Amino acid sequence: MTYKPETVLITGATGDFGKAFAKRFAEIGSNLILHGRNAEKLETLAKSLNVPCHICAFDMSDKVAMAANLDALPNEFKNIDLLINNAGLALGQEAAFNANPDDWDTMIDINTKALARMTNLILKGMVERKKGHIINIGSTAGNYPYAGGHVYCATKAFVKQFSLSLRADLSGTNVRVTNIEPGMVETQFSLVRFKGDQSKADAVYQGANALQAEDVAESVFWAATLPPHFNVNRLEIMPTSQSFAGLSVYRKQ
Ligand code: 8X3
Repeated sequence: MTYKPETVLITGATGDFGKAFAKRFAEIGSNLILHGRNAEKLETLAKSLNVPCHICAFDMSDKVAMAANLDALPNEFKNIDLLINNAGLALGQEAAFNANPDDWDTMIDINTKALARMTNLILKGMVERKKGHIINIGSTAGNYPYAGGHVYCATKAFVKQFSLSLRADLSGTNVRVTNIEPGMVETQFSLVRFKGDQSKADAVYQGANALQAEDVAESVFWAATLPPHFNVNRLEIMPTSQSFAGLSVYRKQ
């Protein structure tokens, strides 16, 4: 480790990824701003970490609450030098023509619009201080389409291209941007996607020896603690068991 982020803001901190990130950065004594929707869960997480924590409970799609919470940060948490844009979700895996358009709206709102707005609000201070790092949690879904992925895949492609474009704007500012692109990770992700259907969620990970949230945390931690002259643009990670199936061809019966 050659760089220690002093103040880390983690969105979606009470999810499996978020908790693993919080734990990893607490191990090196970073101050943590923990975002989530549920204040009680945030309090429990904060109490389990041996570092100064500030909690922010708001819905990512509520832009007024987002701005108000960031405005109200205590002085000792204001100079954020690492933002981990982790809040995000997949909803449903039906074919596009059977999908629920409200699920599409939610994925677009949280995975893209809220992520972009949060980035915008934090970036100015980083540029002024000439110090900072935005780490976006993308996905292999942003690189490879799959059946039923439609809007989820598209939101993660947005996150990838947004990350790369930010790099262009941030030229000369010393601010880093990284898109971490995990494949299959065994978390609550599938339970959320399948709206509480545990057997469908379990089937996703069955026998796959999937990555764990701690593996993703290690990748985020690596990118975030590299010396300031070293920017990881994109980092795609998968379980060894996951690979590529090629293009499909529909043939006339
Ligand atoms: C999660 C990876 O393949 O389930 O972002 O879409 S995948």
